[in-house]
Amino acid sequence: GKEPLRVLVTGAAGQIGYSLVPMIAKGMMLGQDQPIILHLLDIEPAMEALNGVKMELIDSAFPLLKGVVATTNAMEACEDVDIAIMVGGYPRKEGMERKDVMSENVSIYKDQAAALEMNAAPNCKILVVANPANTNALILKEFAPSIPEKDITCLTRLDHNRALGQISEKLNVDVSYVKNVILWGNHSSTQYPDVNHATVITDSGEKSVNELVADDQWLKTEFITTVQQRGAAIIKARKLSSAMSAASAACDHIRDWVLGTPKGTWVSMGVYSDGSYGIPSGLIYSFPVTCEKGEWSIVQGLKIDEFSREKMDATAKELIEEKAIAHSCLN
Ligand code: NAX
Repeated sequence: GKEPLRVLVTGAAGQIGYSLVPMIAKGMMLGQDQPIILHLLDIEPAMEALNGVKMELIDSAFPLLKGVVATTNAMEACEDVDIAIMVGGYPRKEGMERKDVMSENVSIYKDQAAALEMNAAPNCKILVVANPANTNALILKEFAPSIPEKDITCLTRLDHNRALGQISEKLNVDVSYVKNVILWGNHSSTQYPDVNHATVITDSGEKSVNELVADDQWLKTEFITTVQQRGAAIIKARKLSSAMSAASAACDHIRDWVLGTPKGTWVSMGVYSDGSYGIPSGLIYSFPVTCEKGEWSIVQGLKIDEFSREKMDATAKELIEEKAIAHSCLN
């Protein structure tokens, strides 16, 4: 059989962690033939809860799970990891300014960048989930200069999947027949879910979502705001933020990155901009990507209309502002 892969989950005592670790241990992230050693990191106040998660992992008797390391030491947690899923972060508390939350997270991501750089396996693939996800990933990159840009990404797959879900509901078609939506930009309320290139697989071939929905008004307004504000709707309903869907999206992100996207299908990932589609380089921005042999590449040559251009630039502008706030926290 295969050698086990070491998968780090930070913030593993939190609610996304609780949904995510059993998915990984059941092979939903790296496949049914891939043994796993889980590395779980959290902070001292959560250590008891983290040990509880470790106990439940043992009690689940997952055949693929070959070991669990549970620790509050970032250096130890990062030792030889092949995949790092960064879920741990400082939550926004009532009365806190955006800058204060940013400042807490910048210092966390600065430290964890150093731990990954020193201890992770070469070519470790990193996914930042914790908010502000794009900017945390950017800070991680800046403080881990030896980790290649291509190995540092952030999660926008949840937003991508939410867009697939809304189209599937609207057209009353199986979600697996909907493909090639795009989530552009920041994982925030300025994100732009775009269906201009999306299709549905039907008995008579692939049809454009624009044509099938045949309601430009809905696509340009309600669809976009529903996807953008879905996180808030979940909090309102559950009194807790999205966890199951976030964990599932993190599995999708890593699975497609490592094992490849199906032919003719792209997915959305927050990746280092190379200037594609006029998005400034030096930002972690969500693009449509295809993956092959463990490498993502941005889908090129899509036609961008004026409506999309404006929305893509607005979310880029917000990321430039976040980057400036993050940098001001470093002084
Ligand atoms: P929880 O508060 O339940 O869990 C966070 C965990 O991180 C806690 O156990 C905490 O002790 C731990 N932690 C704090 N500082 C840490 C550090 N320095 N090192 C290691 N662990 C640390 O939050 P949860 O609901 O699990 O959400 C986690 C993060 O995901 C949040 O930042 C949240 O905003 C973000 N999200 C991002 C999404 C995305 O699509 N990118 C969607 C879901 C989610 O909102």
